[in-house]
Amino acid sequence: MSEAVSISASRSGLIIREKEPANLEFPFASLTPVTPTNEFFVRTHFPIPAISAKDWTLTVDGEVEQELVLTYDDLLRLPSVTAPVLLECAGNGRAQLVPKAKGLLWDTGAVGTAEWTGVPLSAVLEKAGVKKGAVDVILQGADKGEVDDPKSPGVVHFERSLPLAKAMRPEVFLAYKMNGKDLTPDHGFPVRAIVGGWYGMASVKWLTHVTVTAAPFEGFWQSLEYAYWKRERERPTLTAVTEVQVKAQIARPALSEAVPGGKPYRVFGAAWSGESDVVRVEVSTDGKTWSEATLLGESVPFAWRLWAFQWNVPEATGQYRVMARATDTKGHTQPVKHDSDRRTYMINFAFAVEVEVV
Ligand SMILES: Nc1nc2c(c(=O)[nH]1)N[C@H]1C(S)=C(S)[C@@H](COP(=O)(O)O)O[C@H]1N2
Ligand SMILES: [Mo]
Repeated sequence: MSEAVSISASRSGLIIREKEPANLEFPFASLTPVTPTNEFFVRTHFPIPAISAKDWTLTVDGEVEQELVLTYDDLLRLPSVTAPVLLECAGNGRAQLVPKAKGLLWDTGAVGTAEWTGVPLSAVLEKAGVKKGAVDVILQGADKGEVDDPKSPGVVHFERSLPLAKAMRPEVFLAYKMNGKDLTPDHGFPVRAIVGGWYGMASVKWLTHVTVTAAPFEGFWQSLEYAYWKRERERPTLTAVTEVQVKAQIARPALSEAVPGGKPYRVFGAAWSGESDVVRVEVSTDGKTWSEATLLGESVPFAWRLWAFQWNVPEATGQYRVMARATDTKGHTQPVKHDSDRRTYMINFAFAVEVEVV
């Protein structure tokens, strides 16, 4: 590993939320079925580590019969899968919270769907032979540092565990290509985890270690950060953020867009849900009634679904509030208000895009 990589000018299509470390947001109004790599949001906690494919290895250890050290070529020789998978940062939408939240103020663009190619994590775990009684699989990245608030126990790597059952699922894989090309340094070159259905923090970039444990893992990045208050019989416990919550977002009209009165307008967006599919998207333009939008294309598990709605814009000029809300196969619909137990994560309440009819 050599010195940290910096972000190039090819990132000019993204909104800078933080320069160093790089935190860049996708302008959601540019929504397309698959997000181009140079428009895909970037979320980093530490400087981007520079790793060459030739020096990279993946160590698989802990509760396994056979410890493995795989090279990049070893990984590329294993059977691969290619699939579109959505990544959404657990803090996406934080800018909508009132009062103003701490942390990176993502608007609606800390989300994207790319086509990833890689090796199912299950294949690697099966090769190593998971011992009986194993419960968690820790994914560790090469990047590290010290966090002030909340305070980390000294220098920590970015890492995150999955329960063994999730780790063995086909939507969890070790990706080395994004949209048909080698990963870029900011998206985890040479190899990252992709954990379909879960918020982005589980999709560990610059992956170097996979460790199987016999006891539940309680690392910093899932017990203090990326954790929410779960209440069971009155007692709140900080619990790791996992599954993506159902959500619809509007790409067009954009905030404050001037919409011509007395004509039809195509409201357009995307909707998704973690380990479930979107069955319905509804749109409201009057703050009272909801009408069903058209779901476009086919439903693809773990990817987003585009939708559109024809709004017959009234003649009367002035401010209008356009809202969208989604429902998934499990029957979950977006709430009207953010639940403060979720802290500043898992933000999926339906909010309005204010536009000007002219
Ligand atoms: N090693 C490492 N992996 C990481 C992170 C990180 O800071 N370091 N950030 C996580 C978070 S919070 C998110 S939302 C996703 C974002 O992936 P992207 O930058 O490719 O969009 O990466 C995850 N994986
Ligand atoms: Mo994130």
